Amino acid sequence: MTCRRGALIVLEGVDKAGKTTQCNKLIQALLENEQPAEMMRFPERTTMIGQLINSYLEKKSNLEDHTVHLLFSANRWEQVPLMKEKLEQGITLVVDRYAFSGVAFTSAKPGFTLDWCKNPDVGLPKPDLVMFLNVSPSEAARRGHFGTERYETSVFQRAVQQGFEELMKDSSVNWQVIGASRNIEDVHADIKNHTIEAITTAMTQPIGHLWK
Ligand code: Z5A
Repeated sequence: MTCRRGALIVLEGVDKAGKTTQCNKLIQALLENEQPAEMMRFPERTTMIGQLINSYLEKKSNLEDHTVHLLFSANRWEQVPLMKEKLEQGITLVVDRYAFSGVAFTSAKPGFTLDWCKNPDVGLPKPDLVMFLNVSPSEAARRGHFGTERYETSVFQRAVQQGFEELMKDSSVNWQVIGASRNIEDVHADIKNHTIEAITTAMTQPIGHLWK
């Protein structure tokens, strides 16, 4: 490594929590502070695997539940060489959903344990910070109706929330819960402060391995 590495920052949360809005604002703020930063999102729908996932989410095709879980994981692993390269170049990555969404969504389906769901993602680059955007169901409802993609129902989203709550009990991951029912600027200010702290800490540490 020739320079201090960038930090891996992840934003998680249920539908309409404001993840994409906040990822964009965070990138803009970091760049204005002359901090190299780039955004990534999962699923990354542009790859061959991502196209299979996209077709499944848009209900244009059906995939067996274990199979689609493994595809979501493979879609992360295929980005790992690029992620490591960027981090080692000193670029901070701001990531819209990661392995935690993978586990929370699949474990909301009948017959799936948290442990089984975590396994394929064990060893991924470990985020230096995971911010869970916590929004009340009433506030999420005010932000608009559910879309037409798979999983966009309130019953399923409640089960997903429970999955996230289980994952947040794991103290090996640096979780921060962000009150995301507030206005966009207040949420952003919190996210920015936590991120600056994480960037400073990550600089002198090697990239970790998730759930290892
Ligand atoms: N999935 C999976 O099953 N397994 C996996 O491994 C992974 C994902 C990685 C696609 O994800 C689906 O894949 C997702 C999980 C599953 N299924 N669901 N549900 P996606 O990331 O592509 O989903 P999305 O539909 O693009 O994102 P989202 O969750 O619906 O939205 P968001 O990014 O959290 O919110 P937003 O787009 O920033 O904001 C939503 C609206 O609220 C928008 O009009 C904003 O202007 C408004 N907003 C945002 N913040 C505020 C505040 N603070 N106040 C008022 N209004 C606000």
